[in-house]
Amino acid sequence: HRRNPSVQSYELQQHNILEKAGILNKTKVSENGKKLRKNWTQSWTVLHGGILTFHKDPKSVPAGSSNKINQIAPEFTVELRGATITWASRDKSSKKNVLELKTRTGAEFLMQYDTESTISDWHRAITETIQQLELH
Ligand code: I3S
Repeated sequence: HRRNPSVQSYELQQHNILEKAGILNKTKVSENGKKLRKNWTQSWTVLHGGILTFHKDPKSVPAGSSNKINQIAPEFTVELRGATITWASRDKSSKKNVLELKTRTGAEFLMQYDTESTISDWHRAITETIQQLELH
């Protein structure tokens, strides 16, 4: 039997619009100027139309949940217009390869992945998207 390999990640570029998705570790760290307790979880992360969406880890959804759609429900949606993305300084996390995303409205997220090329691709894609949004 041959099974379709599951999609690990993808990246597309059409008319300067970047679309990308893949698995990342993420946590929200602040909201409305208030520091939050970290809660690192894995997310299927989608960049599309200038919006970054972190989906819930299907493993965190109770088994037997009747609606399959719920299993990939968005957890956080981040408008990238006016956002900034930088490599997180050492004091932000003990993990390696951590990106810090700050939204225009002041929410802060950390995004992390052990494979450097994976996280570097996200850094580039998000940086390019933010720059594109500044032009329009
Ligand atoms: O920046 P912090 O508060 O040291 O972050 C760590 C904690 O959130 C820890 O959980 P507790 O809230 O139970 O202490 C997490 O397990 C760690 O992963 C957090 O730090 P890193 O360095 O992994 O981002």
